Amino acid sequence: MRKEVVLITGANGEIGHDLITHLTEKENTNILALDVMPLDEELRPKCERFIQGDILDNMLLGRLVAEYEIRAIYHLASILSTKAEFNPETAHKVNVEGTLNLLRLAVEQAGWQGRPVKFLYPSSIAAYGLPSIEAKAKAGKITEEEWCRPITMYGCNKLYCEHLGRYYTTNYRQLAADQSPSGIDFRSIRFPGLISAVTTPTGGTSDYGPEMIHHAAAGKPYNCFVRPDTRLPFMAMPDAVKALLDLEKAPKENLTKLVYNVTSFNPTAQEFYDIVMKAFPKAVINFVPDDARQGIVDSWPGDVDDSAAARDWGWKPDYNQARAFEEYLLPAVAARYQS
Ligand code: AKB
Repeated sequence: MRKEVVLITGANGEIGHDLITHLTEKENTNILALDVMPLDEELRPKCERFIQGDILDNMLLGRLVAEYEIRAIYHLASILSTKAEFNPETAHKVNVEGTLNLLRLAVEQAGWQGRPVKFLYPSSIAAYGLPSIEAKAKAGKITEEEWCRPITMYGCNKLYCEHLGRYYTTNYRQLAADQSPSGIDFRSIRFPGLISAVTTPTGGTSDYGPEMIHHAAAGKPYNCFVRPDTRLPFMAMPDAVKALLDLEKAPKENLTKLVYNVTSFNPTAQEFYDIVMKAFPKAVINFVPDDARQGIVDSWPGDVDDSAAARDWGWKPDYNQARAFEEYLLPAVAARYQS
């Protein structure tokens, strides 16, 4: 008998850390973890198995199909927006071809198991693209269907992979004689900027938020690469994990969309700065906008409408802005750098 597991790609990344901890400690799940980087020592005992490998390695993925019964996939691996701009073609390979490989694996698994395999796909506000800061200010909370004109390779990849999820759900091999469904139960969330107290992000463009806090707590000076008036939606990591788990558990018949917005609070960079300076009065933070990265953030919405998630699967963040900073981020980040 093959062992039943949940596969997590990009396991060593920001979401992976909290997701693995939650799934093992609260839900006793067997986790098959995959990442190109070594897994943090403290996560290793929590996983059934860790494989250091690449989602572009089809031989490796084929071996996983043979060895495990994968009931769900959290496909977290991707190259984020800033890093992707330095090598867009490589980003496309990892973000799109990697996702396609995982979708293929899910189809095979569903075929073997004779039941759907859940495919949880974290998309991003980078899937949106507003043409100007005036349009951004006017747009307010935008719905999943509006302004889907990304200006980054990462955003294009995320939007396209959402479409792939739709294709595998509704039109997979539509000309085949047997017309059998793919067996993939695809569910996706467009995340805002995420802030973790445990890890620091690498290669994103919403990173100025978490970087400000982590640098201040570590006593390191920080140059914030966006203007003080820049506004983006953000979310504390525990809420991001909660959103993934809640969407995974939602009854299929309640879901009217394949892709859902979620959000929690949306401070300007100045508001971020004020909160961080109040908590760490000796911090040295300067605003030194980088025009190119500013341009990316200006194309992302200042707020998103997450009412469909609230309606269909009861989405509600546990952490508003005050609680996120006072009860989660500031104490945990301060403790992290004291030790
Ligand atoms: C990034 O900045 O690339 C990510 C994202 C918004 O998806 N944090």
